[in-house]
Amino acid sequence: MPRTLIVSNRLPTKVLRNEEGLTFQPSEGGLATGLGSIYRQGDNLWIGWPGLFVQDEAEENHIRAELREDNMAPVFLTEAEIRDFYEGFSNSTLWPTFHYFSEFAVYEQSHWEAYVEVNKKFCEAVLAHAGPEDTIWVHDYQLLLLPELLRRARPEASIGFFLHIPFPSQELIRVLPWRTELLRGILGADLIGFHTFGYMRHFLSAVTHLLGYPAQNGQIETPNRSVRVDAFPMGIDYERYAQAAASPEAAEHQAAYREALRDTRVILSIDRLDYTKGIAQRLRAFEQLLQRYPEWRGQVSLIMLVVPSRDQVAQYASLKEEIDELVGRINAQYRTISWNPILYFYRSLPLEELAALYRLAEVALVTPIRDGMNLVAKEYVASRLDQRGVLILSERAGAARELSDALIINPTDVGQLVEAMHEALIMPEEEQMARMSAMQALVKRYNVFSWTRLFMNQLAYTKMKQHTLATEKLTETATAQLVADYQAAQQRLILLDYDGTLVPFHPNPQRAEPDQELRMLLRALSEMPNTRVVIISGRDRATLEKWLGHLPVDFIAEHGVWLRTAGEDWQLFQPLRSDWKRDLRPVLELYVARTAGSFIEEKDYSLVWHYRRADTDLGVERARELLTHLGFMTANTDLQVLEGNKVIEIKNAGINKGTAAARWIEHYPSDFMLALGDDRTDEDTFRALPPTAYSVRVGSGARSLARFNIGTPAEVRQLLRRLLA
Ligand code: GDG
Repeated sequence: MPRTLIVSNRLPTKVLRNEEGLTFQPSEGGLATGLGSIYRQGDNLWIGWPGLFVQDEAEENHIRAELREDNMAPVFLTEAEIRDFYEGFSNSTLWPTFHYFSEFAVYEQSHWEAYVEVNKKFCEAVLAHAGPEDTIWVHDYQLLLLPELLRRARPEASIGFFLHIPFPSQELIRVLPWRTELLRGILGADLIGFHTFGYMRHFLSAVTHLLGYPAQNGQIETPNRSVRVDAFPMGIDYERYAQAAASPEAAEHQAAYREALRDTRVILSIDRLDYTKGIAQRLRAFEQLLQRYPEWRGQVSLIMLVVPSRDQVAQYASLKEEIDELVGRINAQYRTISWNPILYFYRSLPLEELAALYRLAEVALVTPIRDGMNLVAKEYVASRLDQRGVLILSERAGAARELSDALIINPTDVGQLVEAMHEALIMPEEEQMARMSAMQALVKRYNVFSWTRLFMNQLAYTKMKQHTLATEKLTETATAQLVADYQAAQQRLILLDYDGTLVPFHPNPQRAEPDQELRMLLRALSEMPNTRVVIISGRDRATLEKWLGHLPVDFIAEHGVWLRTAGEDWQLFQPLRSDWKRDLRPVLELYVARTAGSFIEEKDYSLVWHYRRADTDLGVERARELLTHLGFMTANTDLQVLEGNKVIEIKNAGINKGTAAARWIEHYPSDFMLALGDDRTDEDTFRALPPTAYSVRVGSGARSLARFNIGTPAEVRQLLRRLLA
């Protein structure tokens, strides 16, 4: 039975060594809870580092055996590996870069080498357990190379990848010396998940700009596979937090805190120690609140919990000093005998105490400079049993995309933060409840279990889709069968696309005229007995006629608008209008003016914008813009906008190569059918064919409805020559 393997840097259990021996401490983290529903089932497994440097083989075996009981398998890392791979490349290169703190990023070749080695080590550990058809879900920035390493070893496996931190603009990725290796590493997955649509967009743009792979609607076409990219905002275990808040223990703690604080109102802040969390800015804002609104002095305290983290990395140590200093200074300045402005804790607390703090706080201040998602914001929402309380949330936390009922602020705008705190403290209860209940409904619904389910379902669907759209290479055996079927047939129909299929692309489309060899080949083919050859192209009829009109072949021109059987006149597929061109031509002209090298092609019933000769990046960018622009302009009309190979075409809806091809299929019943084409418009032809027909997609794009795949126009000609023999 296929299994599911979860892989992350850390296991959901931490192994500790003390005088009595080893202890196994389960982690409370949200990820562990969410994925518990997967890895604990049946033979499934979670693979990762158990958080301890082992001393000898006996200890390794002991740990391995204990963890096996709980469906976990350890990857043992050495101190040097943790230093260079984890504290080094992961936390001193990737973490700052991905959070837009490039100035903190270290570029150290030896760290990179350790990163590669450890990713390989994880790969071996996974391969020791993974069968060829297993599903493997890899997590986070420490393992960016793992999907590709796994793919090489297990080409058929379903591999998912989820990034828990932001994916930054490609400008930042560009700076990394190892950028292409990292992107290729991630692309080994079938499905790549991010918290937000914004991160996903950044990733797609990095891939198209730095690797040159085309991407559309969240689908990337690599030279040999297609990869799906999507946004899956991670949630929390809502009930767990709601229940913790409702527990007698939490109520007791809260009562004790309340007694100590008397009637001081509480603003709460909880983070791991990290420069991305905006802790210092938050302290300065609180100080300004006390300056600008003296009425809050003695009335409001900031409870600030900072969980120790990564203190081996230099920036974290200096951030700790900065926070200590700020807290000291503000407290010294404003403290009274009976009131402390800031209650600062540098440690981690058990869940019940955390829940008590969430219950206690009237305001939660979640103001990271950058944060992939931020679960604290959601946990606060889940803990507000009476639906009172105000969440102040940074616009640069992934959570802000969902929690739009929070007071959304720019974390570097201290003035705005001060106003938000003041507004939160005076917000009427009805408004608090309206906002909080809306957020609760959302956090409850999109919890960590639905997150897991959505990701796994999408992964399964992606894999299924890949199978249905996978084209088989037209091998020698398949070619021999095709030729044999052709020869045995009574009646044959051959549908041939022109550009990219019979001839390679030319930077100037008017220069792609047929050569002598092609003309002879088409003549010979169309003169074979009982054989109908149809040129099925997006080109205008005048060009086709000029280039190939003397041959006894049929034509479908302008993607199905004009039809001609050999020796007869051109006919319209159906009566059409072209007055819309008057409105849309100026739009295309605008894009020509803004995109050097692009130009317009006008056909009887369509307009085409070509950008093959424009700068690649600019062309892709403008094409996207133009698509949106045209989307608006053609909404509720009977026009359609098509994307081809470096072209955007506007034409009448309901007519395509497929609808036209269907006429030939109907009028000329054949027991051998062959269609060849290279782009999306040819997919309509493939769709129109019966399953027994031979459909062949030309080019390296892996996704097609065609049964077979062939490399280049030269190979197409070779195939056609075989039919003549
Ligand atoms: C990364 C991304 C993304 C904190 N103090 C205590 C404690 N916590 C718990 C919180 C929360 C978790 O730690 C922190 O999660 P965040 O999401 O806020 O941040 P990161 O650790 O940086 O996580 C982040 C996340 O991955 C998930 O994808 O949201 O953006 O950076 O659950 O409750 N828990 C206990 N005591 C504490 O003192 N028990």
